[in-house]
Amino acid sequence: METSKPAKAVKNAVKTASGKIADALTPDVPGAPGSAPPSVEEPTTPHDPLPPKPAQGAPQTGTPTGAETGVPATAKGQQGAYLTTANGARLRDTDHSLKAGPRGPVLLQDHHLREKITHFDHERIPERVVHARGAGAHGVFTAYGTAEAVTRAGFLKKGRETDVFVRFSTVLGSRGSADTVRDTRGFATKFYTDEGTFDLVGNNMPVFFIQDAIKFPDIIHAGKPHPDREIPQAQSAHDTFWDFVSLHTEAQHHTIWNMSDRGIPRSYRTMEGFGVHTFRLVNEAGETVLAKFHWKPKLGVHSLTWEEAQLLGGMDPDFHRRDLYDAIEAGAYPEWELGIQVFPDTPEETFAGVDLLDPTKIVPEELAEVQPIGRLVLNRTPTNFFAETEQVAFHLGHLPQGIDVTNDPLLQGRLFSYVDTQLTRLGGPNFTQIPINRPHAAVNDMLRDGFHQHAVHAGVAPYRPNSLDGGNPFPAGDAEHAFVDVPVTVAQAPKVRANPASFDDHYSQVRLFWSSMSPVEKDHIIRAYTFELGKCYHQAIKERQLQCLANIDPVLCEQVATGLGLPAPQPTEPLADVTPSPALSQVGREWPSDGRMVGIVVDPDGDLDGVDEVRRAVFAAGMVPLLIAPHAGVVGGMPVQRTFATGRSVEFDAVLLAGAPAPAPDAVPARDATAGTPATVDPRVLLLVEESWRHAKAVGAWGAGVTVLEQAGVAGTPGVVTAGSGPEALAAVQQLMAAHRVWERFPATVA
Ligand code: HDE
Repeated sequence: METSKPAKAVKNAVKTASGKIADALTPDVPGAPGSAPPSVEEPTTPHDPLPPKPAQGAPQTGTPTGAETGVPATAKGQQGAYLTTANGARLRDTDHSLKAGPRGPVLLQDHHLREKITHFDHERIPERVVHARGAGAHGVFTAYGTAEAVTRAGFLKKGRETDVFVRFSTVLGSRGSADTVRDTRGFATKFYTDEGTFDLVGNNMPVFFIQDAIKFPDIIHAGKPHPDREIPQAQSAHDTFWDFVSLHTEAQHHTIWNMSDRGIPRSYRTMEGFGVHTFRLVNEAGETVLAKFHWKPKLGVHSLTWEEAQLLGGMDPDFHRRDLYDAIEAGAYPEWELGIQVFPDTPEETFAGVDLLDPTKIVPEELAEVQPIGRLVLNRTPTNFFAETEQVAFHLGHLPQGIDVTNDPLLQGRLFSYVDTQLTRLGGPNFTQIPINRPHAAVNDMLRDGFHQHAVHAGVAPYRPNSLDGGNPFPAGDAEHAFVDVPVTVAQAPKVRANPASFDDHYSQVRLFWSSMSPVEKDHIIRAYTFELGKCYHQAIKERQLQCLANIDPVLCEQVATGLGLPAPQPTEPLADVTPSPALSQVGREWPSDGRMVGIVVDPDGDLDGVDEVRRAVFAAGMVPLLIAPHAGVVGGMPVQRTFATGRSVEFDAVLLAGAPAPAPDAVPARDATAGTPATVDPRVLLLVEESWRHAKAVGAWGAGVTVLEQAGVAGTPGVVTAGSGPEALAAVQQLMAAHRVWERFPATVA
């Protein structure tokens, strides 16, 4: 896998943009399908399949048992210039079935017809029972070497590069649900290490709803649509979810994370990731530590506003996957640092009073620093969604030497579930032989036969001990990097169905999270609870959840109760005295703007030289410019990516106004009439500016564009800049984008 070179890719984009734009209709921003522009006429001269797009990657072409084949990874799809059957016989016609005369019945002997339809009938496999909706990308992980003292894992040794495949997902929705719903996001990473595959199957939140795997079917049944009407889709704003979490109060910590802005990420690129459980690391000397894994995004944690999330659900249900793929195609490769919090491996398995086996608890970063151990760069999109993203199978038990599990009861249950689920989903026990799942390490496993066996195993003795295959395979030791089962002492205890007493604290860390939020984030949390509970039908469930909120914080409880028109109850548990953790807030820091989307509103009769200049400046700043014009096609020799009819503010991180375009012929006059403003600017441009303003995005204008600000009533307000030229406006806007939003525009109702 090629290492990322964002700067080079951006430079290439600039070169394309600043060239003479020979073919202005050839897209120079990401997203266009196919690797070559199509002709208007149907092509008729036979030729081999077109190559994939340059940004596409594919699984390594190893054999099912890990040997390299030398075949290029991108050359494994269809071959040759001619249409064939699945067995390679060339076909003359795929438009007509074989019939007894043009008006006669279809003949059973038509193999091509039966093969084509039968295969189609079986194209679908069961979607994942959770995390069904997702998007994946290829990349590379480079180790800093900083973890060498605590783990013997080879892929964490200094400078080692390891191929990875990452799949991001929502939890509750079906495969076709919208990306921007309020939910937890999965963040699952497959490291193809030469000591065996390591799957870090995490989420974008550091805690989980439940402490014991036996409750997983319960929380998921509660969160999924109601079984009678199968609504609502992909959301927690309904009675069964709140019924469960208000009764099973260990869920309250994860629930507040979902109600916070973390539940509606701006992009996969702007999510943190967490392994959630505590793992045990073992080094060359056999010494152990306990550790938690963290992913830190280069672009910082950034979220949508609730209104943006809802608009996007309709405007662009694929917003997150499009953003991921477009960023990679634009050369703005998404990046994260992997870090670990390290704790001494004591018999109590606690740190600073926190039970490390309880997956509903965090260890605040201020108490145990997250130490960076490597860098992940996603630099290739999949070539085929089904083959890669749909068939990838993660499993917590895929561990290389140096990383081992702990007794976290949630983790232990997961060790069972992830193989079990693939047996149905991927149709048998040989799913590790599917290209995306094949290890890059040599495999000699004595597992034989089964559905869809791709390996042609030689030898006669898949058992040990044997002499017939010369004793092969042999057990490995330390020198051969064998996996280490850490010999942890298990305390003598009765066999029980019970949790440790330390698992009983369900509120103190929820209060810690709430207290760590800035006023605007608290405001969003209040609104989220009020919305979700407001969607419930049953009063009893709302009252019960309000009781939980009273045990978290009286202000939170009162505000939500007011919105629900209910009295706020008194706490039934003493409120914990907590020290806020500033690391939990996503407000107050500054971040790079690489790969962010800048919408440029163009008036075809306006300053087009200025547009060309600012467009190049956006590319040069490592961001992606999208031209928004009254009509599609080309304006001033530049390709138009969005029209006033197809564009919407929610797609852009910032908006630049290069002119004040008059209403286009397809503008709806009714909106103008009700707006009460003279119709000198297209109403959809005004809507774009109003929405950008309401969502606290930076807006910049120069020249005639300034009048749009005036007509939209936002001129001179925070985060709205005017400048003498496009590049100057861009520079001011880019500075504002560093804080992600113009936070002053959200006056918070709580302290
Ligand atoms: Fe999962 N989870 N999970 N989960 N999970 C699955 O495996 C399960 C849990 C997570 O992109 C399933 O292959 C149980 C925690 C991600 O393919 C299934 C329990 C965390 C993904 C399953 C948990 C996760 C899954 C469904 C409670 C964060 C998507 C399809 C003990 C640390 C992976 C599949 C992908 C997927 C079971 C709890 C994350 C059914 C029983 C905690 C990111 O096996």
